[in-house]
Amino acid sequence: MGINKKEVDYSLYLVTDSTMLPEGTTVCSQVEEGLKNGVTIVQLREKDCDTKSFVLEARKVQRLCIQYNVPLIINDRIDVALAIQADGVHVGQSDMPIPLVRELVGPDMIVGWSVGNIEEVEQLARWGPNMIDNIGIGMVFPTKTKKNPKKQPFGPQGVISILDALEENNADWIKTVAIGGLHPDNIERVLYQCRSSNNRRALDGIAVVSDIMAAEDAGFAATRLRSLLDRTIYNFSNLDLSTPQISSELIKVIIDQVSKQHPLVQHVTNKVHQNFGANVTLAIGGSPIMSENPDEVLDLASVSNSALLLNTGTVAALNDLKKIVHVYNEVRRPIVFDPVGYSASQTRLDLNNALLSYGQYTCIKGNIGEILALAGMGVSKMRGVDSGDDVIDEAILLKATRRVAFKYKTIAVCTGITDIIVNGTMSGETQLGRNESNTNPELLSYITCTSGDIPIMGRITASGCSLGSTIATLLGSLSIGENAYRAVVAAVILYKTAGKIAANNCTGTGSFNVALLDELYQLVQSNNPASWDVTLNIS
Ligand code: TPS
Repeated sequence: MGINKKEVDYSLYLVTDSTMLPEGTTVCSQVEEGLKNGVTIVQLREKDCDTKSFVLEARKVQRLCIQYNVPLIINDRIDVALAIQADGVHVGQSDMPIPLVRELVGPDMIVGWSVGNIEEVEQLARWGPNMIDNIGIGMVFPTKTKKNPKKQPFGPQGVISILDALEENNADWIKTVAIGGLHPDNIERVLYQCRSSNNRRALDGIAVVSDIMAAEDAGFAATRLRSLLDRTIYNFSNLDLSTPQISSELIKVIIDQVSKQHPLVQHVTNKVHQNFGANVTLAIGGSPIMSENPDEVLDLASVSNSALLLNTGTVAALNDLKKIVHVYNEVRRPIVFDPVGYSASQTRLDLNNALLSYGQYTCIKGNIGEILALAGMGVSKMRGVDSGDDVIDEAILLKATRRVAFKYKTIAVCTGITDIIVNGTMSGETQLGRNESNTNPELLSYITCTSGDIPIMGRITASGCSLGSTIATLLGSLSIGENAYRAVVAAVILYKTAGKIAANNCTGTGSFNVALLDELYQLVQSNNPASWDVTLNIS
């Protein structure tokens, strides 16, 4: 045992399993391929193995780990760990109680624990720094590796709640890895999203079983994971995600771009919105397509100026929606997510949460009720899918919008008399470990946009949803490297201005509908944002 446990690199934690090895490989050959290609810590985990074989296998793996100067952890079998003098042990919730484990292994061995809820974090904090060194947080996603999982997958948001509990309980000595269903298509997102709400703690690494152990080419699998871990930016929409200056000249450039690019805006949206959303998109120069068919999504998303509006107002089949989201994330084009009636029913809540845990969204737009609920600050059950007319203090709304923006690492838009926009993407940056000096998300800069109350907006259907169409159209017009935040702000201002003028020019809700389309069309045609009558407050 030559490892200093305070200096262990947890970034790529390989957990073994001999039941999934491809033909022609062994635990040792897969581990060695991993070690050669970036694995930084190994856990030997054999659930059905007699003691003698376990010890023999452990000795073989240990030789490899020593050769690569990487710690070896033994799962569950404290006796085996002690017998071969491994660097540490890992125990689950139904294995030997932790105080006994520590008593047996002494102060210098690494002790890891599987953790899946806040009570377990509170417990490890009560034990203090001399008990547990690291935790495996999971399961993040469904996995076939654990035969009878006692825990439900809880997605990146579940991981965040564990990281928050570590911060709240001052357990700053604990190192963390996420585990469960982690593969190259979701690891970047997990690393990016999973930071404590105070932004001080990111994951220290990821743990995988099948991605390496079941790989035909374990060396390639490890290299691929390593390269994802070494990236410091998650370019999920290939756009610039910073928060730059806003000016009417720059908004003019974005609007011009829509007319030039005619972005293809795929709408997965509710039935009520389909017609009006298509008309709004056309009025401002976009090219709408209303499709929920996952079979054609790759063709649609792959055109150069594509964007997706995902509006969950009509509850559709989750698997189809997941596939659509996955494709847009894979081709790195923007998605605007509108979680209509986020928590109006259990079904909606489950569907929206499943989608939020499954994808990475460039913009999340909601009304006051939706944003408060997404921030965990709302009433537990919303009344319906309308925007509601409760008057809520702007400071609370700003707090909620900032929370949503940071929680989902997105550009959050909270609509109301005053629209609030906060960019929580942190410019796509990912990091590992704990850092006290990170930006405080409660101080994220914001823009508010108002033009006075337009009550008639709430008297026609699909007006809120069509702001989603407008944002998606402007985002869709962007090419690689162009700024997303500016496009979202431009869309909000454009839509608000059109609403205000249309409200002044109409005689009732019927003509308002028409006037809104006319004004959107006119404003884009004349493209003179300097003359738009909205008040922006930039902080
Ligand atoms: C560090 N555990 C939770 S999910 C899972 C396992 C083995 C299977 C993941 O497989 N944390 C650590 N070590 C452990 N053994 C556990 C948790 C327990 P796959 O990556 O194939 O989805």
